[in-house]
Amino acid sequence: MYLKIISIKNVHDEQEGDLSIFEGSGRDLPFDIKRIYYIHHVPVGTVRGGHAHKHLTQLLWCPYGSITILLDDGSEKAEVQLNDPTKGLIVEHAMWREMRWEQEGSVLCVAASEFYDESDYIRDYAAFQAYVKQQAKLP
Ligand code: T46
Repeated sequence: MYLKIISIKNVHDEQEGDLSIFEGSGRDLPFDIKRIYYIHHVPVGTVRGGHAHKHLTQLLWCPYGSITILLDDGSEKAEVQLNDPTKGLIVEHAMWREMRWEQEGSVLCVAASEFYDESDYIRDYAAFQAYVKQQAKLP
């Protein structure tokens, strides 16, 4: 599976530390950001997610800690470790995802291409597989 991992620009200062930044509107991300959310205070070992999106594209990054992202496009599976504040993972639509918390205090940040819409979620794995098959048949 082709993984879209980006390097987030980082300004390092020996005395004052680091400042990391990315910009939307086609500069650093291939989409305009309509929503930002972050997931925190998650007990180690917890697996969240377990769904796909019909249209949403997102950038996931972990400013602190370590989180494993498990991706499944319906035919292939892959795992990505987010444990570097300057590394981001773009997760496209039609991708089943799970997120496993590996380290206490880990924070998952997400920049999303769309506003929140529960009807964009596919929360059942069999329905996801049927959706991927149906999309593959479309011209
Ligand atoms: C995703 C992964 C990486 C809202 O009300 N507004 C929002 O913008 C979001 C994202 C969630 N919610 C509500 C919906 C649920 O009642 O928050 C609750 C928890 O959401 P969910 O169980 O979908 O959370 P995760 O951690 O399983 O998944 C989230 C995103 O929902 C999802 O789009 O890709 O993070």
